[in-house]
Amino acid sequence: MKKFFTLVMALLLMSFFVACGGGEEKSTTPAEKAGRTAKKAAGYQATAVTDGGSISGKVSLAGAVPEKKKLEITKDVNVCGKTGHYDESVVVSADNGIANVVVKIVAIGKGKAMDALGESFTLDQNGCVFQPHINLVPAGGDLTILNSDGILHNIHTYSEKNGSVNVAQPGFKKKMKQNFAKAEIIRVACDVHNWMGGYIVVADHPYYSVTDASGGFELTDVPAGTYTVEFWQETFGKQTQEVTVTAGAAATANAEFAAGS
Ligand SMILES: [Cu+2]
Repeated sequence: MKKFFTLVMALLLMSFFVACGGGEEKSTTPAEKAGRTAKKAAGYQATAVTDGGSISGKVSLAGAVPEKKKLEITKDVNVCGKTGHYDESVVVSADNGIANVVVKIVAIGKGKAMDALGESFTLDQNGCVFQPHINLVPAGGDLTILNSDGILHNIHTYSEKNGSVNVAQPGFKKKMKQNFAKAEIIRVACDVHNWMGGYIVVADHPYYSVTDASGGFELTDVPAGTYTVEFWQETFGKQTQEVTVTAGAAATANAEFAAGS
C-alpha cells in the first residue's frame, strides 16, 4: 500500500512539473516581430496592431453571369492543350461573385508587418496558364517564376514604374527570379503563347487582398480609422469606397461592377 501511495505522489509531482514547463514559451511581441520584419517598402511603417479591425466583403457583377469563353490553343498543343483554356478577364461565380479583384487600402501609412502578405511569391507557367492569375509581391521583393511545362515561354511585363521584363524561359530553365521595386499593377504576358495573361501586383504595404472564386475578400489587423478602399478589376477598372474601421470590429465593404462599365 505504501509503495502504491509513493507511486501516485511521484506521478502527481511529474504532471505538475510538465504542466509548468509547458507554459514557458518563448514569446515574441507583435512589436518585436514588426520591427524585425520591416522591409524596404518606402513610406510604410510597420507597428504593432493590438486592437485592429477588419474589412471584408464581396465583389459582385450586376446582371446576368456571362458565359465562359473557351480559348483556342494554337501552339504546343501536346502540352498546352491538355486542359481547356478559358478567358480569365472576367471570372464570375454562379452567384455573381467576381474572382481576381485586387482590393487594397489606399495610402495607409502604418500598420501590420509586411510579411503579412506572405513569405514566398511564385508565378508558375503550368499548362500554358499563369498560375495564379493575380500575383501579389511586396515592393523590393522577389517573384519566383517557374516553368513547369518544359517548353519555351517568354515572360513579358508591361510596366510603367518598374523596368520592363522581356525574358525567354526555355524548357530546361525551371526557375528564375525577378525583383519589383515600385508599387504598381503590371500586366504579364507570354510572347510565345498569345492567350497567356496575368497580373503582378507590387504592394507597398500589406493591406492587399485578391477576391476568391466567390468574390470574397478580407483585410485583417487594420488599425482603427477611416480609409479609402480600392477595388481593381482588369476589365472593369477601379472604384473606391470610404470605409471606417473601429477597434476590434468587423467592417463590411461590398462592391459591384456592371458589365460594360
Ligand atoms: Cu508561354
